[in-house]
Amino acid sequence: MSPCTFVLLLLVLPDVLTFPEPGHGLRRQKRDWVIPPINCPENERGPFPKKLVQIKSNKDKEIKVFYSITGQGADTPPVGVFTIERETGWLEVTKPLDREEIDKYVLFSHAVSANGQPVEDPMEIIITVTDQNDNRPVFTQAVFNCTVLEGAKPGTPVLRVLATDVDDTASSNNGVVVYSILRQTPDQPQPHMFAIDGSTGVISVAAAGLVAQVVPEYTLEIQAADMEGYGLQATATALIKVQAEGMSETANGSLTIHVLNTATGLPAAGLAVHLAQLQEPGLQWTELVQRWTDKDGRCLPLLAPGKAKAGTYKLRFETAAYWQGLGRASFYPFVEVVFTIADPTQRLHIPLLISPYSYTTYRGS
Ligand SMILES: [Ca+2]
Ligand SMILES: [Ca+2]
Repeated sequence: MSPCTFVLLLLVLPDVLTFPEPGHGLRRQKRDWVIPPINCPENERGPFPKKLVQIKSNKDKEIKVFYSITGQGADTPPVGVFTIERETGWLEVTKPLDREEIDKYVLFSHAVSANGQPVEDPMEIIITVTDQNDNRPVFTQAVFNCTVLEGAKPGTPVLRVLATDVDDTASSNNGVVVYSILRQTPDQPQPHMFAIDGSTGVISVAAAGLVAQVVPEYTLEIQAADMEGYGLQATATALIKVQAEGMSETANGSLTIHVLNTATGLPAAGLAVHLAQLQEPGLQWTELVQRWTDKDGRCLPLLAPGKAKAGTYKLRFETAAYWQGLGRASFYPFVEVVFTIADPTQRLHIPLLISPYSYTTYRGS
């Protein structure tokens, strides 16, 4: 400090004159403040005011220092959330905070001498409001609607659901939502026809067997839970319509089937059927199509009109899974029917009659 400045300071700060050692107490240093980091949890219970931190100027060894604060939450709205004890420098919070409303307050603390002269530069104080998990996830819609084509393959995305959670996601998992499927109605042909990606909310087909005539619409109860799936919960509904494809082709298809349950005398619904053709090279079975029987025991043509070629074909009926779905064991794990198409222009109909212990097939019309 130059002698010139020293003289000037003596003139400007006459109160300081009496106590401090010249050249020690009068020097203005920006690092004089002792400030611990300030975190204040939201939703604190009283009693208020509640002490947060003591603001201190080293000048208080030399002079009486008075403290004040300015900024949002002090002297600008919301006014009075924070106060400072004028003489002790204790910074206090006067009411419960809401992180979702304001997550950070930037205040300036001031230290003045008895006559109001600043003895320090204003110091920035940042109060971070730390999060509590006080908000549950909220779905953007109560009901999500979509349509899926029947026969859609596993993995086909169907719909995306979304839930928001206003709590913190950066330094806690209070707002981190994980999705799950709670219930599928009906649970036919099996209970897990759909799967949901826990983090994105994308619902996809999980199993083959979507048949409009068996189940025209699925209702899924979807859950979103914060704390990465272990916290507060919300539910929504996903309505998934199963749309039949090209039903007009049914009448004049070139290869059709019909499966009858002879144990009940009723059509066998929800039974998987694969059609394969013996093809070169090496005469291997090449799968052409997979279908599911509807409530009438029928399905869309396995070969569309004009698509048949002369050759050897195989129909594989997944009978064990069908009987298992009815709670019965089956002697035959599957039924394979191998046949020849000699005249591709001719309509071909292959019925299958099944019981757990027998099956019959014949060339129909
Ligand atoms: Ca919160
Ligand atoms: Ca939450």
